[in-house]
Amino acid sequence: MKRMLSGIKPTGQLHLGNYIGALRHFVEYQDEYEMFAFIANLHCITVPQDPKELQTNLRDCVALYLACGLDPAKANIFLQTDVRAHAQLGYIMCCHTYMGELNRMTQFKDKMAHGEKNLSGGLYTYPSLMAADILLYDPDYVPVGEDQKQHVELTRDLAIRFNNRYGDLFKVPEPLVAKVGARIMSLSDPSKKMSKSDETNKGCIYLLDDLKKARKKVMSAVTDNCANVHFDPENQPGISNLMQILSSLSDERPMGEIEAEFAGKGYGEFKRSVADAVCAKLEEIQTRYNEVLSSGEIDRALNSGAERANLIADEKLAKVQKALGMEIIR
Ligand code: ATP
Ligand code: LTN
Repeated sequence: MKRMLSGIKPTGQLHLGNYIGALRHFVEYQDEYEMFAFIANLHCITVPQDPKELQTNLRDCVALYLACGLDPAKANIFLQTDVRAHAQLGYIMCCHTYMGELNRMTQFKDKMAHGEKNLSGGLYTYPSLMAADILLYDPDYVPVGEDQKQHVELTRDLAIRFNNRYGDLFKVPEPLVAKVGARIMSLSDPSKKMSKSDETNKGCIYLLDDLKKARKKVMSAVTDNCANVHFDPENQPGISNLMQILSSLSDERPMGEIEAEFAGKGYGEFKRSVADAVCAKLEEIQTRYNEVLSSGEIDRALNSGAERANLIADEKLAKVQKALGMEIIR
């Protein structure tokens, strides 16, 4: 069975962009692949966190994995720090990543360009840790949103570098970026991606948002003056974003079909349909989330996920350390 691995960094609450760009694909693929879905809590602390809030977000993230349909009987769900090999291989990866490569990573560059102060060394080297997260498990594919593709490409370069230098150690993984929904944009500013760090809180729909609030965010989404439901991300970014949301939540309905349904109708009617689809999905997720929280499923899933992950990761780490000559053979 081919393998797939991905992680989410719950530095805040999970949102619709995370669901559409990543989480729904984990669920979709869990029958076909051996899936590893982890909570990237080492990545979380690359930016300052309130410990209490972080703890809540971590638990919520696992609950949402389950609520969105990940099944621990099929997928290995685990917490990154429950598998210590991540930090260990992360350090080894870091020692093999050139500063020039890290300087080119757009996520870090964007933060620098915004003039953010006191950025941490961990944030700078985080792509090396991400490479370790992936390479420990030899996955065939890594399903991610558009913003993470560059990091998976660096991971491929590192895998090839290790294989050339030390012999065949790692499978070279492929990023899997969906055609629709890989970059859901903010509802209040469709030139930016929907993000947990949305200051206005109007552009981001959280999976645990109250349904009325979520509906209001969709209804007040920024659009344009064209009065035409037409897929054209360049000239009609707001409408095209809403179309991507609707399509993703309705079995990837073709854009042409959505355009035909709303031809000659106003944006109000179109937005109502998008809001209906969003609220129906949120309601389904939230109902299951409430069940999961009180069921003990979270701890059981994390324990069995970590057990399987440790087995594979320890073996890989030992192989790498040996290939690098770091072990004293006893
Ligand atoms: P954020 O900017 O919200 O902090 P992130 O990309 O930095 O998000 P994660 O929450 O770890 O960090 O992202 C988890 C997954 O969700 C990744 O695969 C990422 O590519 C995807 N993702 C995040 N935001 C979006 C979005 N707006 N549209 C589509 N996919 C997204
Ligand atoms: N960097 C990712 C989260 C992440 C990840 C990974 C995704 C950490 N390790 C390994 C896929 C595979 C993010 O910030 N979204």
